[in-house]
Amino acid sequence: MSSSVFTLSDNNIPDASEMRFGIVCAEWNNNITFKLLEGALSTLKENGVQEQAIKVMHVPGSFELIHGCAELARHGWVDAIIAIGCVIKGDTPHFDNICQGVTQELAHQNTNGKIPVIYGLITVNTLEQAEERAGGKLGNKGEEFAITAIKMVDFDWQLQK
Ligand code: RBF
Repeated sequence: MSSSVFTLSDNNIPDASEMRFGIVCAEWNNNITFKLLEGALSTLKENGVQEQAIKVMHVPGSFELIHGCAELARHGWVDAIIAIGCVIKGDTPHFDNICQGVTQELAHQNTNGKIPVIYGLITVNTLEQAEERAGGKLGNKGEEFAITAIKMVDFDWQLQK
């Protein structure tokens, strides 16, 4: 079990003032996903990202993150995309199907696409576990997704130099 709020190093965050981000956020479990979105947005802005350099798009459920991210990447305007969703285990195999499908496809987009797609899918057994990660005792994972996105854009830009 995670014991710290931040599992990422939050120092040495690159300057993000010239970066552009897309966020695709699922509406299912939006009591969780909208908090993750808020965490990601405030962290991007705290690190210098301009309000007009962030494009937020909503999709119905986590499964639609696949199409949403692919199309946003194709659009060509953003340097990285953060995919935000929350899948809570139920009594049917849907949980495994959605988690597997989204994970595989976002991984595929990371290897085949031109820009990083940050995996912001929270997969949990209970609503309580989701709440702990969306501003609760384990922090807000949206902040980590944002820092990861900034670091990955910087990674790409360093290679272009
Ligand atoms: N979407 C989520 O983002 N999180 C969920 O926990 C979730 N659970 C679902 C459970 C069932 C039984 C079904 C049918 C859909 C669920 N979805 C969930 C929605 C899914 O991601 C997608 O929007 C729909 O399957 C339509 O493609």
